[in-house]
Parts: sequence; structure tokens; C-alpha cells
Amino acid sequence: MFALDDEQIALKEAAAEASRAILADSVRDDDEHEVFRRELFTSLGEAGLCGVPTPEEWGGLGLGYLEYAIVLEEIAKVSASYAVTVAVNGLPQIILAEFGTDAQKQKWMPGLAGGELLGAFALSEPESGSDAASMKTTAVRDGDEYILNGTKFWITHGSYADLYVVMARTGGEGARGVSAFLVPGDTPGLTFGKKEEKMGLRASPTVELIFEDARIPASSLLQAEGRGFRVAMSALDGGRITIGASAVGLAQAALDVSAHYATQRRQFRKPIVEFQGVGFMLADMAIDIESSRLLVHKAAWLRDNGREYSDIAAMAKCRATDAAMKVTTDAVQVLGGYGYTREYPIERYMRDAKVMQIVEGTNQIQRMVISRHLAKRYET
Ligand code: COS
Repeated sequence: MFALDDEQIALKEAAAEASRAILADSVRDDDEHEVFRRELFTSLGEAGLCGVPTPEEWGGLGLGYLEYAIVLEEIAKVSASYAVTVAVNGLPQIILAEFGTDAQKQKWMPGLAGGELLGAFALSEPESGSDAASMKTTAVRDGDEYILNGTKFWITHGSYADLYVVMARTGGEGARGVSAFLVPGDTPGLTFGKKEEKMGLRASPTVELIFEDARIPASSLLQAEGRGFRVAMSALDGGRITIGASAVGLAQAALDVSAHYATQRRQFRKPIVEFQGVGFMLADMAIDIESSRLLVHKAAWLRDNGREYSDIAAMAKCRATDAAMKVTTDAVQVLGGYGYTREYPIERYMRDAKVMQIVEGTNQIQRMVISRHLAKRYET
């Protein structure tokens, strides 16, 4: 866990090379014009990067979350938007692997893992964000179908996805009234509302989903009615590792650019890295990144080894994304006026970092998860 083995190093290098080759050329323009390119996601799939932890029999690489974290870090170094695309496309795969029937797996997983199909996750609603169990979208059974009505908000690559895992209410109030469904993107009655205009992750579209009497076969239900909240929460536990890993990549990219700059930029007749004010800032950035990476890898290792990891995943997401925000902000400072301009990618890193503290559960929610675990551990 503390040092990568030869295979993990080879995977890291291959992921870095593929990410640069596929994403680097368009990253700046696509950020500026808010463009998502489905073909780039497909290419990431062809490079084997879209189903890292998915079992080989279902089309993935059959590796662990540690390898998944390694890959996402490398994608995020080039484009945080596409790291999030890959991470979100991973959520339906996590869910299907753990909770799907063989028929459901067969239908969706090879396509999602190979990048031919794009998967999304629909939990949040206009009035139900952190308090996910208060959702209002309904799914009413009608013969051998369910009828969906409601609105889902902040859906990553909404309108582009082929499959949405949608949480909807089949029962009474609260978490136990929620069920999870596999909803194809071309379902009649599913339309797409506004696309958000965002500060960061601008190459990753965020779109509203509107369900108006959208009918899906009853076989689209995951597990039993009332199990949907657990399905969503356990997927988010894994998802939090992936966002943590993406944040580490973003922060590492910011350190790479700013530390190099500090060795080249001369003021007062010496490189600015030789001023303690700058050198210590870079040192703190490196400390933040190394400690975040360790925590992300620990959460991944725990998951890979079948241990309880929910609280550590929350810590890893919280630590790594708070670190990414601080590191990218300080990286702008190291570059001074240049850092604030679009001549360097640093200002994009800073904009991309901000949303990492919000997605997959705000960092306040992560602290709530951690404090609940602490309360349970110490109550006796
Ligand atoms: N894994 C499996 N099951 C879980 C779980 C987890 N990590 N966390 C909670 N559950 C289960 C509980 O065991 C409980 O089940 P029972 O009703 O059978 O006992 C049920 O889910 C409800 O749990 P809880 O009472 O803790 O739910 P709360 O409404 O208090 O909400 C939080 C818990 C705050 C953790 C949850 O709402 C949350 O994560 N919110 C943030 C949502 C989010 O991340 N949104 C991002 C959108 S996706 S980008």
C-alpha cells in the first residue's frame, strides 16, 4: 500500500500516457467552451480505463480500488472533468456488481466497463441534496411496469448517458421508502432540462432529468423495493474514494506546474523557490498531497480487502478534496499574476478543485458520516 508494485507502476504509466494522448489537446478549449466529447470517453474505454475494478467476466480489468485510484489520479492530472466522467460511469458498475441480477449485469456491465455505454447516477433533487432520503421522485408499480415522476438535479453527463441508476420513492417517507432502478437514457417520458453553467469541471455536463410518466419494466428494479437508499449509500462509499483520488491528481498537477515554475522564475536575482515564503508553501503542498494519497489508498485497500471502510472513505474524500482546494489556491499564488491568467492551467485547477468539496456528498456531510462512526464507536 505504501509503495506501488511493478504492475501498479506499469498501470500508472500506461494510464498517464493514455490520458495525455486522449485528453491533453482539447482540455483547454473544452474548459473554455463547456464541451463534453463522448468520443474521448470512448477512447478512455478502449484504453481499458473505464472499468478498472469491474470483474473481467463483466468486461472490466478485474483489479482493485487501489488500481482504480491510481488510474483516476492520472486521468485527473490531465483533466479533472474526465476523471469525474470515469468515476461517475463507475457508480452503475459498482452497483450492478454488488446488487444486480445476472441478467442486469449482462445487459449493461460490459458496455459500461468498455466505454461503449455511458452510465450515470441520479440521486439528488432540487430540494433534496445532502438530505438524500427526503427525495420526492416517485415510482409507482403498474402491472409489470413502474411509472416514474419527478425531477433529478445535478446529474453528471445527464442527457449523454445510456443508463441512469435512479433512486425513487416506492414507499412511505424516509430512507426505507426508496428504491433503485436501472433507467435507459431513451426511456419515453424522460427528458432533459437545463444544463448548468459552472465555475469548474466545465467539460463535464451537469444536467436536470425530468420524469413525466416514464414507464420502465419492473425488471429494472435493483434488489427489492425499499432497498434503494442502501444501494445508493454503499455506492457513494466507493465513489468517495474515486473523488478523493481525482482530487489527489488535480493537486499533484498543480504542484508539478508551480514547483517547476518556482525553480525557473527569478526575482531579486534568484529563483523564487529559494525564498522561504515560496519554498515552504510548496513543501506544505507536497505534505498535503502525500498524506491525502495515503488516506485514499488506505480506503481503497480496506475496500479491496473486504474490511469496513465507510468512515475512512469519507475521511479520504474530505482530506483529499480540502487539500486540493488549498494546494491549487496556493499554486495560483506561487505563479502570482501569471497564475491568475489562462496562460497557465493553474486557475482551471483551482476552479475544478472547488466542486470536489461539494460532489459525492459535501465535506460537511463527510464530517457527519465520520462523527456518526465515532459516536457509535465510543458510545459504550
Ligand atoms: N452503506 C449502506 N447503508 C447505509 C450507509 C452506507 N454507507 N449509510 C446509511 N445506510 C443505511 C442505514 O443503515 C439505514 O438503513 P436502515 O433504514 O435499514 O437502518 C439507512 O441507510 C438510512 O441511514 P441514515 O439514517 O444514516 O440516513 P440519513 O437520512 O441520516 O442520511 C447521510 C445519511 C447524511 C449520510 C446521507 O443522506 C448522505 O450521504 N447524504 C449525502 C448525499 C450525497 O452524497 N449526495 C451526493 C449526490 S451523488 S454526486
